[in-house]
Amino acid sequence: MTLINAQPYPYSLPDELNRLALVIIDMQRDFLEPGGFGDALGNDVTRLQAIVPTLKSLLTCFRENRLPIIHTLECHRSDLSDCPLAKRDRGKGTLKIGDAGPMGRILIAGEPGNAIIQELQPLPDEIVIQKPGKGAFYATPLQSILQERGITHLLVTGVTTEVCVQTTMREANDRGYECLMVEDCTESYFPEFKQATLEMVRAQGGIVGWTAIASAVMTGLQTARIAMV
Ligand code: C5J
Repeated sequence: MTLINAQPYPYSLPDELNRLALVIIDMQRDFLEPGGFGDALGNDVTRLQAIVPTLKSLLTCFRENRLPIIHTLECHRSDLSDCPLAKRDRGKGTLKIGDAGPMGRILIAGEPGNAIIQELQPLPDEIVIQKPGKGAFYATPLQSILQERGITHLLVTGVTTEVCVQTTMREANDRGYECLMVEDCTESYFPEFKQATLEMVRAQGGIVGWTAIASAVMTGLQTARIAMV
């Protein structure tokens, strides 16, 4: 069994490595670029861009090892039939979900702003989940996809740490997945919220799961690969 150096204690990789998936939450232009939803809510979106090189390295490592990769996008249908009024009205930003902005309609599937950023564009064989909620399991086929593929372990990354990333990790934890949040592959508009989330996840003996840095994850994957040869 290969262990990743993690908190609050080492994380065991599954014996069959393809039971481990990389989940990349909402690395979409709406949250990372000026003119999107994050910007409309008054956030400094440049903060989120710092994780892109490290996340790209982890993504490349998964691609080289032919391991499962899942991207998510927070988005709604163009008629907003999957967007509760309570969600649309929240935030009091300059633009609401569905309004026309500089990158097209805010958080609407298929609009330019809803695309995953250029550096992390999914390859054709990678799974892309469109999700109307903060959590990636709510109103999506994610659980059945994981079950079909026998995936039991998730590395959770993306933005924002305390909203969609944490919600997804909690949903996954309740469904029995062994989850690790990759510390330097997730970011928040609020550094103190990111720190608090990491601490909440790994508190009480890992009540929601584990956290580790990307280099520790990649070292663990390399060790597991060597052990299998
Ligand atoms: C937010 C997200 N923050 N992806 N979405 O509204 O975290």
